[in-house]
Amino acid sequence: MRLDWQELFKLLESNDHFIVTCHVHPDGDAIGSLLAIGFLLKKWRKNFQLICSEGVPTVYSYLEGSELVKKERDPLITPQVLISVDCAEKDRCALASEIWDVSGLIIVNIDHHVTNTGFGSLNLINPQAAATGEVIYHLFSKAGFDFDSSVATALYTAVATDTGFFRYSNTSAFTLELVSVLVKKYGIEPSKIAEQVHEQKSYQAIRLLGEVLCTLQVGIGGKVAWMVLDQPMISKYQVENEETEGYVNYARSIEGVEIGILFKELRTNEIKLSWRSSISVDVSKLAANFGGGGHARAAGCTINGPVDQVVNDVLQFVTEYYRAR
Ligand SMILES: [Mn+2]
Repeated sequence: MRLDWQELFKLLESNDHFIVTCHVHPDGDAIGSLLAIGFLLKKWRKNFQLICSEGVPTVYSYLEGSELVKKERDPLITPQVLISVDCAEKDRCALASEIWDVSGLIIVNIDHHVTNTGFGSLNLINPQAAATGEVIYHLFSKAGFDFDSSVATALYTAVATDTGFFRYSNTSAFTLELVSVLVKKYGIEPSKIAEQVHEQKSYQAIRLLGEVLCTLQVGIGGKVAWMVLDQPMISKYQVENEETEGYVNYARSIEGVEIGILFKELRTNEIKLSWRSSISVDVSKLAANFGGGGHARAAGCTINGPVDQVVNDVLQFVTEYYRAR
């Protein structure tokens, strides 16, 4: 896919006030990409604000510049350009919706979700990229923009987290070449970043995992495994949202299982589903049936209703899906 980088650089030349945002419930790719674009704008000596309504999850606070990310934009500054990273649709951008009312706002949409709606005035979307960080790395290379180790750390984090540290099927030769450059040229230490992301869990998060694993069930001919994380468990352990992100992988990692689902009760009658799959199933399509989306191997959606009913309805739907295949 040809990406019109020239257009982006023209926008950088002709505007001064930028606002950058990512998707809600930010992950490593969202935050890493947000910070990388921040560095680009800093290099170009632009005025910019990095906005993520939920702030930076503690697990990514090791990234340099994460303290620059604000939860709300400064209403006194009128941005000319909004750059959205890693966000498939307008409604999932992590900033107050009044932004869309800013007149004349130019929207740059940088992403890799195959489901991206193309909501930008300029869309730089590469669904073949493993992460938005990979799209941005490509942008920097094209521009001959030589960055430093803090940007390299942000990009490495983006790519590593979206590929499950190079275990998922989106890991390509290009992904590995890219991280090889980050290691060779910028001195990134993969073991250090893996430790930051995976080995700083709280005692409470591991205890909670124990309870969630007790809810694990396998059905539909051993092809689907699911777990439930309900409100009583969440309030008992007081674990940060991001710390439960990886739980669903336990369901997916069982031999013979093609789909792993975690049902998480955000509040009464509001259930968030995390879907993970092996190469044979595209879960973004299943999640889309419930108004969600994502990638073929990792997707999400939110369904309203009591948790037991939602579990039943979803399993019913997945049973039908297998029957129709
Ligand atoms: Mn991503």
